[in-house]
Amino acid sequence: MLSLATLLVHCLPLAMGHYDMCKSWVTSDVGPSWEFYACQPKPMVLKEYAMVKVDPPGITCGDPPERFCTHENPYLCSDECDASNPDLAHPPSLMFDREKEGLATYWQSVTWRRYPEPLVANITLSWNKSIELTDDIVVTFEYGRPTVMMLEKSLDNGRTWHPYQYYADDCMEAFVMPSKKVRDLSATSANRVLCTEEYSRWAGSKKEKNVLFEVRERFAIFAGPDLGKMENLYTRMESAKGLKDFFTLTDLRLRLLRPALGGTYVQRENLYKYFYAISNIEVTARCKCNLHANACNFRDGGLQCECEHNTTGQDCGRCKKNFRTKSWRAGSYTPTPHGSPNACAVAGSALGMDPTIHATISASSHVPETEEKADCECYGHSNRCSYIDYLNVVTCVSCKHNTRGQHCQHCRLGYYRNASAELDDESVCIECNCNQLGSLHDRCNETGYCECRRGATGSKCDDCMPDYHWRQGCHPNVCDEELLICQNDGICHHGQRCICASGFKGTLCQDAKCDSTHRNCDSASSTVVSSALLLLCTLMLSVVDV
Ligand SMILES: *[C@@H]1O[C@H](CO)[C@@H](O)[C@H](O)[C@H]1NC(C)=O
Ligand SMILES: *[C@@H]1O[C@H](CO)[C@@H](O)[C@H](O)[C@H]1NC(C)=O
Ligand SMILES: *[C@@H]1O[C@H](CO)[C@@H](O)[C@H](O)[C@H]1NC(C)=O
Ligand SMILES: *[C@@H]1O[C@H](CO)[C@@H](O)[C@H](O)[C@H]1NC(C)=O
Ligand SMILES: *[C@@H]1O[C@H](CO)[C@@H](O)[C@H](O)[C@H]1NC(C)=O
Ligand SMILES: [Ca+2]
Repeated sequence: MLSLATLLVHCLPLAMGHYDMCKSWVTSDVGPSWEFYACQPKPMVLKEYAMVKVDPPGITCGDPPERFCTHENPYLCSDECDASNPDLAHPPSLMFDREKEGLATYWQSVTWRRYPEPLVANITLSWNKSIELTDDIVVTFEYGRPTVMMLEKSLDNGRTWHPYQYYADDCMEAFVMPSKKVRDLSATSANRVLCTEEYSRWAGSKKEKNVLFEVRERFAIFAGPDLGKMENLYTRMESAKGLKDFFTLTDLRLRLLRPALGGTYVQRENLYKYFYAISNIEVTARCKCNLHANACNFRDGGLQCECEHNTTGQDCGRCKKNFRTKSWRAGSYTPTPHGSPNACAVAGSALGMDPTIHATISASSHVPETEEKADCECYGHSNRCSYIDYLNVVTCVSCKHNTRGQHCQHCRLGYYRNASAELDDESVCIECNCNQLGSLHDRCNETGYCECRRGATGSKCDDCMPDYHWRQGCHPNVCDEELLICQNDGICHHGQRCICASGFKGTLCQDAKCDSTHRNCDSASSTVVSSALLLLCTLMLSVVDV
C-alpha cells in the first residue's frame, strides 16, 4: 500500500508533464505569434463514461431470487440476491459506482446450479471513442477471482475483437499457452498478448481480490521502474507503431469462463458457492486525440476531443474544411520535449506556383482554378501542383523526401519504400545504398535488394559469396582449405594468395626454389619450415586480432 502511494505521488507530475499545451503565444524578434506543440488530454477515470452490456441475458442474479453461499462459509448460506429489492439487488451498475468507505457494492451472477454446463458471462464496456490506457486496468472480484477468464479489446467500436490477456490457474490446460509474467517481457515483446497465472489461483477471497491488466509494468520496460523516463516510452511509441496501438481501444470485454472454486474441484453437492461478483472495474485512460488536443469532454452523449491545429473529428482525425492542403497527420511525440504538431495548413498557400518549375513541366499546362485545389494531394511531400493540359491531370511538382510521381507516392530511383512508414512519412523512401564495387547499378528492388555483380552477395552487394574474396569487389579465391590447397606447408591468406614456406614458390607453393641459398631442393630442413610457420601463424593471428 505504501509503495502504491509513493508511486502515485511520483506519477502526479507526469500527468501534468509534457504535451499538455497545444500552443503558446510567444514573442520573438519578428513579433508575437503562436507556437504549436503536440498535445494530449490528461488521463481520466473512464469507467463512468462506459456503456456496459452483460451477456447472456439472465446471467445477473436475483430474477428469480436466489440464495448463495461463500467459500469461507459454505454451509452458512444466508445471503440472498433479489433483483426486485434494491437492498438485495446486484445490477451491473454496481461495478462502476463510487463506493462508500468499506462498503463494497457489486454486480453478481447467478450461481453454477447448472453445472457441469459452463458458467460463462461477458461484460462489455464501450466508449464509442478511441482511448489510450495510461494505467492498469483493475477488476475487483468479491468472493474469489475466476479460475479462467480472458480480456478482449476492440479498436473499431466492437466490430472486431482481439485477445488482450488470458488468465487461468493453469494456462496450459485452459488455453494451451505457457504461463508468463509481464515483468518477463522485453522491449521487443512489450506488446505481446500473454497468459498469466498470477491472478487466478486461490488465495482466500478476502486476500487477493484484484485482477490486473498491467499497463504500468509494460510502460516501465521503456520508462524505467518509477516511470520517470516517459519520454523514452513516447519516443518508442513513435518508432514502433504497434506499441501505441497496443494501449489503444474503443471497447473492452471481460469473458468470465470459470468461477472461483475455493482451491479444489467443484463440489456438486454445494453449487451455490460458485458465481461471479465484481465490485469495480477501474479503467484509467486518456482520449486518443492524435496529439491534436489537450482536452476531451463529454458532449452529446459521447467523449469528444477539443481539437486544435485546425483538425476536427471525434479523434481529431481529419483536417478542417479549407485546411486540407496538406494531408492530415497525427502529431508526433518527437522531437522531445514538445513534439511536432503536424498541423493542418490553411488553403491558399497550396497552389503557389513556382513559374520555373511550371514551365519545365509542359508548355501547355496552366494554373488550375480553385476547384481543382482539392486534387493537389502529395502526401505532404510537396505543396505545389501543376495542371497538365493534354493529360488532364493535376500532378505534384518538386516532390521532396526522395519521392516522385503524380502524388509523390513513389520513391525516386535509387530509393525504395520503407515498409514501416506511412506514405506521408518523411522517411518513406530509403536510399538503396548499393555498394558501388559489388553491384551492377544503384537501384534496388522493393525490399531494398541491389543487383550484384558476379561473386558479390548480400542485400547491398557488399559481401562475397563463398569461394570469393573482397578486394575492390569480389574476386575468385586463389586458394582455400578444400580444393585449392597451398602446397608444402604454405598458408592460404584470406583466399587471396598462398604464403609459401621458405624454399617454395608458385601460386600454390607447388614449386621448390632451387637457387644458391636452397641447394637441397628435395629436403628442406623441417625445423626451418616449422619455425617459419610458427612466425607466420603468430603474424596471422595478430592480423585477425586487429
Ligand atoms: C462472449 O463474447 C464472445 C466474443 O468475444 C462470443 O464468442 C461469446 O459467444 C460471448 N458469450 C456470451 C455468453 O455472450
Ligand atoms: C458514437 O459517436 C458518434 C460520433 O460522435 C455518434 O455519431 C454516434 O451516434 C455514437 N454512437 C452511439 C451508439 O452512441
Ligand atoms: C488554424 O487556422 C487559423 C486561421 O483560421 C490560423 O490563424 C492558425 O494559425 C491555424 N492553426 C494552426 C495550428 O495552423
Ligand atoms: C522507416 O520509417 C520509420 C517510421 O517512420 C522510421 O522510424 C525509420 O527510421 C525508417 N527507416 C529508415 C531506414 O529510414
Ligand atoms: C528483392 O530481391 C531479393 C533478392 O533477390 C528477393 O529475395 C526478394 O524477394 C525481392 N523482393 C521483391 C519484392 O521482389
Ligand atoms: Ca461497486
